[in-house]
Amino acid sequence: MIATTKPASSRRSKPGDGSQAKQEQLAGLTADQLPKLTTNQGLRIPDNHNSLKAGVRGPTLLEDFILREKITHFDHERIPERVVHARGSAAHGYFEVYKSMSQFTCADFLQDPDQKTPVFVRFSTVAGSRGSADTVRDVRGFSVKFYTREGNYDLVGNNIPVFFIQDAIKFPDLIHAVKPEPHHEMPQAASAHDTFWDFASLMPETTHMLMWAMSDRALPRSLRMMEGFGVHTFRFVNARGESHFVKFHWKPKLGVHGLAWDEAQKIAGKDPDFHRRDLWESIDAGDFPEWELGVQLIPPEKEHAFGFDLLDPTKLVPEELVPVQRIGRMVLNRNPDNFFAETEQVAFHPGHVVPGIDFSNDPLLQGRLFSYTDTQISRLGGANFHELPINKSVCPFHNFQRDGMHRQTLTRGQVAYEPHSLNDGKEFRVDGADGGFQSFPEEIDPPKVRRRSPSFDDHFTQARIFFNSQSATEKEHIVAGFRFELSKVATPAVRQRMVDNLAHVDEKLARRVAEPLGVGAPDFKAAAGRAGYRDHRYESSIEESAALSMAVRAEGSVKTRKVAILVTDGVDSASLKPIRDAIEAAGARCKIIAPRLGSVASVSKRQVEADATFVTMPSVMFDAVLVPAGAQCAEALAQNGDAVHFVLEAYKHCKAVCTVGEGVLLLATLGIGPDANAAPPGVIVADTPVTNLGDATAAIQIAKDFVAAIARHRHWDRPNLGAVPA
Ligand code: HDE
Repeated sequence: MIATTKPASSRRSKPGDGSQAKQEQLAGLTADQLPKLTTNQGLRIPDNHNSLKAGVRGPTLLEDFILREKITHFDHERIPERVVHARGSAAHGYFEVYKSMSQFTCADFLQDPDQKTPVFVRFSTVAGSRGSADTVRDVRGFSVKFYTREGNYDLVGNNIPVFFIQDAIKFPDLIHAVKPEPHHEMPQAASAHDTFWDFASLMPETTHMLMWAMSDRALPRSLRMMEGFGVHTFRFVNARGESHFVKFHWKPKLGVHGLAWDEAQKIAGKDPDFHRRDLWESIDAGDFPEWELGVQLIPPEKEHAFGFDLLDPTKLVPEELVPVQRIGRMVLNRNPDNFFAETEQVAFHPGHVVPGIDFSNDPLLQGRLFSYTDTQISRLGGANFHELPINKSVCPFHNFQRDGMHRQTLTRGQVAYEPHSLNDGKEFRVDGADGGFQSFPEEIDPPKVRRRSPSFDDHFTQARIFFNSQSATEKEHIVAGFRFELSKVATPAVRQRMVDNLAHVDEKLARRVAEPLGVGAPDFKAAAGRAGYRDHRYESSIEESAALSMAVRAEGSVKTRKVAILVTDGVDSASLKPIRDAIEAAGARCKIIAPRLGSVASVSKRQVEADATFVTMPSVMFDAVLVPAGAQCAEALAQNGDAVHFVLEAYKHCKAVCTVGEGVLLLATLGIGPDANAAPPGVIVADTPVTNLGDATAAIQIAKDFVAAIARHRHWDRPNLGAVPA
C-alpha cells in the first residue's frame, strides 16, 4: 500500500529538512538506538572523513572498499532525464467523484462518492532539461496517476487542449525541432529559434496549438492555476458495453491565470524554481490546490456531428457545443518525501487504463500507447519499473512475467506459464468471467493505408475561433508572443512563411505580427500554395467561445495570492496592522520586504521583522504590493532605487498596487499623486490620514478595495505601460 492514504496533517513536510515522518521515526530513540552510518552491506563506518592511506600523507589505497563503494554509487546517481517533460514537480493527493457515473462508465473509481482514490500528480514543462527554469514559454504537462482498486489509471494530459501534430510519426520531428539545436545545444527551454519555427511554418496543422502557445496559457501564474486536458478523445464504456466518447478536463478552483511575458523572463533568472516552490509551499502551508474533473460526453451517433473530426488532436470540442460536466474533485495535500524516488521515477502511460475507460483511434494517441513503456525501459533501466514504490498498483497484481534488471519481486514455485496443470492449475487463472478489461468491440474493416483522413484537413478554423475568443489584451499578448519568437528567428524565409500562414487565421493578426519582423506583407496565397496546406474549412456553428479566454473567466479569488509590504525605518506599523490583517483574512499571504534582513523600527519604536529584501524577493515574486504610511519610511523608500523599481515593475506588470498616506511618494515617477480618483486601474491610493488608526473601518475599507483589485488578477488596461522604466 502506498503512503498516499495517510492523512495529510500527519505527513506535512518541512522545507529543507526532508520529512516530518523521518523526524517522528527518530524522536524518542536513545543515542545507542539511533541508526548508525553503514555501508550498503550494513557494515558500520567509524570515519566518514578520511580515506584509507599509506601514511597520513601517503597515497590512497585501492583496498579502501568503503571509499570505493561510496564513490561508485555516487558515479551512478543520475538516470537519463525524460526525453520530453524532463522538468517536473509533483504532489500526492486524492480524487473523489461527486456522484456515480455508472450510466456512462463502469470504472470503479467513478462509482462511489464515498470512495477516495489516492493520486500522484506531476506537472512539467516540455522542452527544457531537468534543471531549466519553470517560467519559460512552453506547454505544461499535467499527469495524474489514480491508484484505483482495479489498477493504476494514468490521465497523461497537458494544460492546452490540442496538440501540434496529428500523427505520432511526426512527434520525433516536432521535438527535434523545438529542443536545443543539435550543433550547439542552444537555446535551452525555448521555442524561439529557427528550427522550431522552420518546422512549424512547414506544418500548418501546428497553427491552432501555436495560437495557444503564444498566448498567456503558456505562462501560467502557478501550477495551481492551470487547466488540464486529456487532449485526445477517449471512450467511456459502461457495464452494458455501451460507449460514449469523452474529453477530459481539469478545472482549477483558483481560476486560470497567466504571468506577463516580461515578468516570466525575469522570474526565470530570479527564481528558476518559481512554480515548484509555489506548489511545495502552498501544500506545506495547508493551502491544498484543488481541481474539478470535467467531462464532455459525446454519444456515438454524434461522432460525425461537428464538422471537424473527433479523432483529430488539433481540434477541441467547444464547450458551447458540448458542455463540460464537473464529475469530481482532486485535492493535492502532500508533498513528496523524496524527489528522485517519486517525482523522477514516476512512470506515466496513457495506456494505463481501467475497465470502463478505453481509447479512440486518434493516431497521436495510438502512437503514445507504444512510446511510454518503451521510454521507461530506457529511462528507468529495465522492464521492472512497475515495481518501484511510486508506480506500484495498490491492488494486487499477478502474472508470469519474470526476472529482468532490478527485479524486486521474489516469485515462488515451479510454474511461470499459462495454461498449466501443475499445482492443480491454480496459479493466476484466466477464467474469462465478468470483470477485467474488455476492449470496446468497435467494428472496423479498413484497407491498410499510410494516409490521413481528409476530415483532418482544416488547420485554421479553430485557430481563428481561439483568436476571436480572446479579450483585446489577450490578443495583444498573442501578437507580442509571435513577434518575440519570430524576431529570434534568423532565417527571413521562415519568418515570412509563418506570417503567411497566420494570414489564414486572421489577416490583421498576421499584419501586426509581421510589422517588426523585416519581412514582406503576409501573403495569403503563398501560404495556400505550399506543401502541407489544405484548403478545407469546416462550417463552424460558433465563431468564438468564452471558455477559451482566461480574462473572460477571471474567477475573483485572492486565496494564496502573495502581497509584498515595503517597509523601512519609520513605517507606521499601527495603521499597517489592521490593513494587513484584513488582507490575510481574505486569504492572501503578506510578506514584509525591507532593504535588509533583521528588523526596522516603526514610527512608534516597535520592531517590524523583515521576511526578505528587495533584492532577494523582487516584485516578480508577488501578485500585489502595498506601501504603508509613515513619512520617514516613504521618503527613505522613495530615495531607494530598489524600492522604487519594485513598485514600478509591479505597476508595469499590471499588478494591484496600494499606497497608504505618505506611501504614495513611491508612485511619483508615474505621476500618480494623492488624488484617489485620478489613480489608474488597480492602483489604490488611500489618502486618509491613517496614522494611529483608531478607526478600523477606514483600514478595512482600504484592504477591501485592495483585495478587490488583487482579485482581478491583473489590470491589463493600464495606459502607457511602454513608458514605465522597469
Ligand atoms: Fe508525451 N511523452 N508523447 N504527450 N507526455 C512523454 O514519456 C509521446 C503527447 C505528456 O510527468 C514521454 O515518461 C509521443 C501528448 C506528458 O512523467 C514519452 C507523443 C500529450 C508527459 C512521450 C506524445 C503528452 C509526457 C517522455 C506523440 C498530451 C510527462 C517521458 C505520439 C496529451 C509525463 C515519459 C510525466 C511524456 C511520448 C504526445 C503529454 C517519450 C510519442 C499529445 C504530460 O514517452
